[in-house]
Amino acid sequence: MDITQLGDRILSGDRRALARAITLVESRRADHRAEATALLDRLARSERQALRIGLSGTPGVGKSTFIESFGMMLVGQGLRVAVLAVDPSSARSGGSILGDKTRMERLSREPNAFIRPSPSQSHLGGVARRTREAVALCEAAGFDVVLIETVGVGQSETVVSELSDLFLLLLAPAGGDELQGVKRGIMEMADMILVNKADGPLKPVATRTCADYAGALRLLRKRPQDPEHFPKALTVSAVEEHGLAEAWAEMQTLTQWRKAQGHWARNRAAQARYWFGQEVRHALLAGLESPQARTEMDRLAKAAADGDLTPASAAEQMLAYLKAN
Ligand SMILES: Nc1nc2c(ncn2[C@@H]2O[C@H](COP(=O)(O)OP(=O)(O)OP(=O)(O)O)[C@@H](O)[C@H]2O)c(=O)[nH]1
Ligand SMILES: [Mg+2]
Repeated sequence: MDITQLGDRILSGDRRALARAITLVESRRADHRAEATALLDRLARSERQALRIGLSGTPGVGKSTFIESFGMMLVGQGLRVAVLAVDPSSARSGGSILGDKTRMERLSREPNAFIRPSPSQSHLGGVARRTREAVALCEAAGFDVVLIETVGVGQSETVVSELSDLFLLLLAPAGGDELQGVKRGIMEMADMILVNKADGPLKPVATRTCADYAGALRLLRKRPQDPEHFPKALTVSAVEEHGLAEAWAEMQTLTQWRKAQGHWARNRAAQARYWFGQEVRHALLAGLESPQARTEMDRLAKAAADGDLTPASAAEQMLAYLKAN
């Protein structure tokens, strides 16, 4: 199938075409990359916008369960929902994919939902760049909400917040010590904190934890992209499906305010700038990975080690080589 046809099918909302296009953007083959770029250029003209929601949290906090319940609620409201995952740990080979499929069993059967497990690539930056493109494809396919799940391991939060309009932090009920376990930088990134598992015997602890986080959020520096009383901390139960409608209402309030104030558009522009920089950096580094470049690196490294060249002039020669090739 050619790119024009594939693009048209995506625009018509065809999920199989969408899945195929995501496979294309994830491919490492140079010819696939060229096709993917052409496809994305074409689809960028559609100007459809979804609400992109990034969701992060430690393993087992209930991200997948939340996405299933929350996604089902949205689908029930007539919205089309896509789910993508960024898995920063390539070591967890496929385990989480299987987990997600079983944990999102209901959602995966919905005709108005699309679930794509994380691509199996090693480098987080690489995975995230392609996830960003997968988000754009879902958007062109007319999905109203795109949920992006990532395991919180420090840098993955930054990456996911760069691809979302709203960044949610899912936390577990816990004692006061745990609160300090969440890094300040991550708290500052969050647009909303959801304390999950607010059910059964954990409910009182969840309520207390939520109040602690709400207090911690109030102590943070006020951000221009937040209206009065935001960011908020709320309790939810993904299993019992409590608090989901309230959380959704808050997300909508925040989104509408940001759109009206111009923050939404400014954020997307800043993200485009960020990903442009990432693409350039990545391409430059990729230039070092070719067999010829490696040989040249080895040769010049040896020259530096042997004292035949200073490290600086060896580096200059390497850069000259890269420019010429
Ligand atoms: N009591 C209770 N348990 C929950 C809730 N949400 C999730 N769980 C349980 O927590 C466990 C982990 O849930 P997942 O949804 O797989 O968590 P996750 O954050 O996606 O985990 P990873 O993808 O491995 O990082 C499962 O046994 C769920 O049943 C909840 O609201 N209440
Ligand atoms: Mg999960």
